[in-house]
Amino acid sequence: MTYQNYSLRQLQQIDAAHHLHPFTDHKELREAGSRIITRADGPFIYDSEGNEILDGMAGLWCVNVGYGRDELAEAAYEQMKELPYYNSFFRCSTPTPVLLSERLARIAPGSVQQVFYGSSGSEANDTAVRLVRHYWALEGRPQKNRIISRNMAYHGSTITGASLGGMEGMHSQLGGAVPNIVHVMAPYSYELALPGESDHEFGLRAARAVEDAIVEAGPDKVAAFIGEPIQGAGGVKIPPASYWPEIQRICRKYDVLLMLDEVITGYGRTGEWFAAQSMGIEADTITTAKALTSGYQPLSALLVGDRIAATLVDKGGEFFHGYTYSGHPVACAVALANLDIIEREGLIERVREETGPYLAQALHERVAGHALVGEVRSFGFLGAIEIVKDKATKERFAPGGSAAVVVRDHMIAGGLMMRATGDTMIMSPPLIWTRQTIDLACDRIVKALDLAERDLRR
Ligand code: PXG
Repeated sequence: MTYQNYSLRQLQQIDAAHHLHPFTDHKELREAGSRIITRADGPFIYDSEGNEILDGMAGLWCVNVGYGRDELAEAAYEQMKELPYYNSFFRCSTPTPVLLSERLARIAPGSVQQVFYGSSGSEANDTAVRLVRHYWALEGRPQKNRIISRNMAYHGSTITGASLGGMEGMHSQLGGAVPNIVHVMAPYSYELALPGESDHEFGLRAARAVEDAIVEAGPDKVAAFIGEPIQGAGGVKIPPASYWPEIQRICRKYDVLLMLDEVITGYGRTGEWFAAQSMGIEADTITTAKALTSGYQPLSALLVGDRIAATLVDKGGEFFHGYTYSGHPVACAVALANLDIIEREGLIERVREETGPYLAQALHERVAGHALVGEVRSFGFLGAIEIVKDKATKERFAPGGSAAVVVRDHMIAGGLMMRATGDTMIMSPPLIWTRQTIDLACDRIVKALDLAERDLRR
């Protein structure tokens, strides 16, 4: 059975009849029909109508090596023939997660040397919360179980992920969040910096919000702070350079564990293997997924620091936690091949030294001056464009979030996939983009902004 036997219309009808989508208003989807992507190659995706779209989102922040990599398909095929599945429970193991763990320990920053596998970032964060709380219980301090997170954080969509996250909409549908998680301000200077406050000062103030939350609860009640080094789904919010070192200092001062969620930032996106390295900090846990396989297979790896691992091993007994697909042999084989590509092609160095700076320059020189643009910002291969009605006052179009949707629709129609989140356009391209690809993307961004401006100011 191949989908080619179906027309686009038929596929859309069947989709509407039977397929419930993530983060989707289904009534709207059913009226408009879904956009069906049928194939992809290099930096481009193609829809069922044959449109070629430059993928400025790397799928969903994951396809770091780009599409059409035969090597990854072959790694999966070979592994499936040899051993498609076996579990890692009951003192069993299979070769590929073993080798991947060693590889990850080698590239991970600091004393992060152990790996726990899942299939998604949400699962990995669930594991992280369980592990961190279990750690303090094993240390004889079970009351030290509060976790501090941030507004606008995205940590996944399971009940734990949504509870950790700072998305109000998600909380409103939870029917009760996981207890003992609190949220503080995000380091989002564009909207939250005070008049006259420097970036440096703002970063310190945003970090102090974490300290205040620790002091308010009492350090003996706080297990950990969790944060994305750069908030992704929340709008590519890049903290000032002063923020993360100060967070690290505060966590050490109060003996609070530092959990980094690098599901988006891991595996090269910031110009280092991990954003922890870009920010100059060390963490007790690092959540990773997505680009670990460049999205070719579902796989997450929670990287666990020696401090937690030592207690778990020495005092823990059995840790009652794990997933059928923890350490899936095929997914791990694909991850190993994916890391080979990233390393062999020097994609991380390229983003750090050449294409990341070029993207920043192109956004500043070609996009920042547009009348609809309040600010552009980027870090490595993460970028954002703030959409405003008035550059000087930062006034937004009403209702909130509507203008970015207009911009986004023009971008997609013009052959560039970017995401709109609130009033912010965000991008996360595959690391294979060249200067020419960045030029092409900027052509399409500017064109979409022009068309959107015409619509919005009508
Ligand atoms: N942490 C972070 C930082 C993420 O970005 C997750 C955890 C959860 O991963 P899974 O694999 O369970 O989805 C994510 C996922 C968006 C969008 O709209 C972002 C994500 C997922 C879906 C949509 O930008 N990030």
